[in-house]
Amino acid sequence: MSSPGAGKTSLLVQTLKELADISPVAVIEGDQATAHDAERIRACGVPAVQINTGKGCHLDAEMIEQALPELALPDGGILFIENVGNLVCPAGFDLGEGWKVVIASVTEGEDKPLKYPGMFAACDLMLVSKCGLLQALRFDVDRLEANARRVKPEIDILRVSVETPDGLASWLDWLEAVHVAVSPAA
Ligand SMILES: Nc1nc2c(ncn2[C@@H]2O[C@H](COP(=O)(O)OP(=O)(O)O)[C@@H](O)[C@H]2O)c(=O)[nH]1
Ligand SMILES: [Mg+2]
Repeated sequence: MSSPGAGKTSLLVQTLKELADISPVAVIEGDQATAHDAERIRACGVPAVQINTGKGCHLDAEMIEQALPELALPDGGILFIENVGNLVCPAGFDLGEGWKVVIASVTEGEDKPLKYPGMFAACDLMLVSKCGLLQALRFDVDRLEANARRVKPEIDILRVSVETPDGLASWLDWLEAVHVAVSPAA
């Protein structure tokens, strides 16, 4: 989840390139209109279903239930759900996810966790995205992180960038840790 343009699909594309050889993966994409994001995911060779919500501003569990049979994801696979871009309503709906992740990009302002506390309180992890742009901006990442922790002291926080070769390393480690924790024993 994130505001529009924070980098959800870009992060997914890079993540799937790393994971596709390791684990079965699939994606459900939510947007008000277009299939652009599902097309970006399918271009990586990963199955994706696009849900268009029309005037709706979030996905709900019924939509996920309807999309799942189209994906045929085997046990032990990882399903990513990209919700409609906004920091309000997607936080209020249980989609049956194991973990909720919010992306806050460095172009959005340090105060977003304080302005949209419901989103940050709902999430297990905050990814600070577009960190490759930091040298061109006046943005205080420490303040963003402190604000997220004021809303949810136990939230995990990682800084990422899709521009640098190892910009996703900590996110991939986090994903592996939570996935291994729920995978059936080999
Ligand atoms: N510089 C930079 N741009 C990024 C990064 N991640 C995403 N973008 C750009 O941000 C814009 C929105 O990205 P997108 O993945 O579509 O965001 P979404 O709406 O949250 O899915 C696109 O122009 C991306 O190229 C990043 O790490 N660094
Ligand atoms: Mg997107």
